[in-house]
Amino acid sequence: QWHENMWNNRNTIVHLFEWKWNDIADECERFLQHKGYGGVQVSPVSENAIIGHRPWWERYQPVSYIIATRSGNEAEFSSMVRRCNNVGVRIYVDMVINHMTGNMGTVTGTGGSIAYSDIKSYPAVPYNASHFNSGCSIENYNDPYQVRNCALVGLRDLHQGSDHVRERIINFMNHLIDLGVAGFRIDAAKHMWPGDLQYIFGQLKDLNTSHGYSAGRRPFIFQEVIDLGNEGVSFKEYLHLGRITEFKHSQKIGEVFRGLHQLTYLSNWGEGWDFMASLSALVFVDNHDNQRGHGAGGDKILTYKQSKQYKMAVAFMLAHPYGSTRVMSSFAFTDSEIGPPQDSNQNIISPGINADDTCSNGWVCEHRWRQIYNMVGFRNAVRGTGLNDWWSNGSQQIAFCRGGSGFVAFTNGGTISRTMQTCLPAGTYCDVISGNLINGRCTGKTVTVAVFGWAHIQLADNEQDGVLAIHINARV
Ligand code: ARE
Ligand code: CA
Repeated sequence: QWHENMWNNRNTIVHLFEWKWNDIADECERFLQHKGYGGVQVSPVSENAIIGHRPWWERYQPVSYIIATRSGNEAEFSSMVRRCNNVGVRIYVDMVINHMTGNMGTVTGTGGSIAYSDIKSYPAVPYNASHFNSGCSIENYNDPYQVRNCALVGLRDLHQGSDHVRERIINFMNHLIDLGVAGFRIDAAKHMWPGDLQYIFGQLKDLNTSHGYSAGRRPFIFQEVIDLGNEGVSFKEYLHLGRITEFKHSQKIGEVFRGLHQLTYLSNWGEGWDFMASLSALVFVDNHDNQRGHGAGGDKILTYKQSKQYKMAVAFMLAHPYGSTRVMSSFAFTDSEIGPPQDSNQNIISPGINADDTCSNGWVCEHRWRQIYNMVGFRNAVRGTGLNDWWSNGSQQIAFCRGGSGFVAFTNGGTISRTMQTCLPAGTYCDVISGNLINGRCTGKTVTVAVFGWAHIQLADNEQDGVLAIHINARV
């Protein structure tokens, strides 16, 4: 439950937020496999309430467990999982099992099912009022009973202690496992009792070997538990169940690269910053909530809108050994409620792909930014190594090696121009931040490493990116 079930030479989940299943399948084949991405977190697959102006958050209001959303139907989902697995890219499903819809009378779902939210009746599951907790709402996050047994922002709160509710959830998750998924994000895990989750996870099947998993593999579980350290529910209650989203990582990395802390303090990044143990953590710079002011982390979260600082933060996350990593991939927004790009029939518009690999039609596609996908490649190249040869100028400049496989330098102030230990074998390397290695030629800066790993590193204050990265798989 802690292992991502990725191919050995892969790492990093990309959250293709609100993408359609057919587009994800294409993206696995045409892009993700080639850049070394290990998997995709997809938006919730279960039928959700249709809400007037189609905000993104309607997908967090299930009406049934039928696979029918604006991302596609079950046949399309199933085909996507097969196509992605064939090219070594895993699929992780966002599971909304804490609740159903808000209270808004009769509701129509994206698959055509009808629910009666006022009387807590969801016939297409089916659930009735006896399967829900009473009508209280969460007001005090210091009270663990409220957090688990009352409604989160008015959403009809399921009683996971009920045999029927457990069975419905288990059947749904096992069906997804049959279809070939590699694991699950557990939405609002903090709002469910660890004992109930333990029961549910314990009833899940091993992964489907016909999708290339070896026998006996357990689904990867990462639980959305927001714990910044001062509430009634602690992440520690969930450690035995799988990985956990480390929101402190998101908050602190934003503060650091916005310049509120000096890079030199990153020398003990990870547990030294009071984060949970590396093997428990799922880390990210921003997520679909906190990039738009929902969820937790506050106004220091970095997003695609602060592109230089954002790329530095993502590069640092991917260069550093701490945690299991997730990259965010967004649609552009100014309004924090607005949903993905849609046509006049409210169908989601597919991302267009430009000649330079970036996206159009309102999609940001951070995962297609060279500085980001090349650091996914960096992380693959340095797998199995630790962090060594840490250097800092005592303030806003740092550099370090990953074993003898990779070297990275950052400046958040001032120019770096000095001879440094890169730990790499002698040779010429392509800086994968400023360019790509194409047919043996580097389109960006190159670094010449002399014997014993020494090289002159040049990274000017005014460069487009405040990072330089070289690794053994990008030798000119
Ligand atoms: C929407 C409307 C509400 C309305 C409700 C019911 O916005 O006004 O009352 O519908 O009709 C997302 C959106 C919500 C949206 C919901 C359902 O963010 O705005 O409500 O979908 O459509 C807490 C939870 C955490 C949760 C965050 C957002 O602990 O689990 O709030 N995150 C997940 C998802 C969200 C999703 C849901 C859960 C619900 O990632 O995308 O909500 O499925 C402190 C606490 C945190 C708390 C945080 C914010 O930091 O420590 O625990 O997070 O404050 O309250
Ligand atoms: Ca609950």
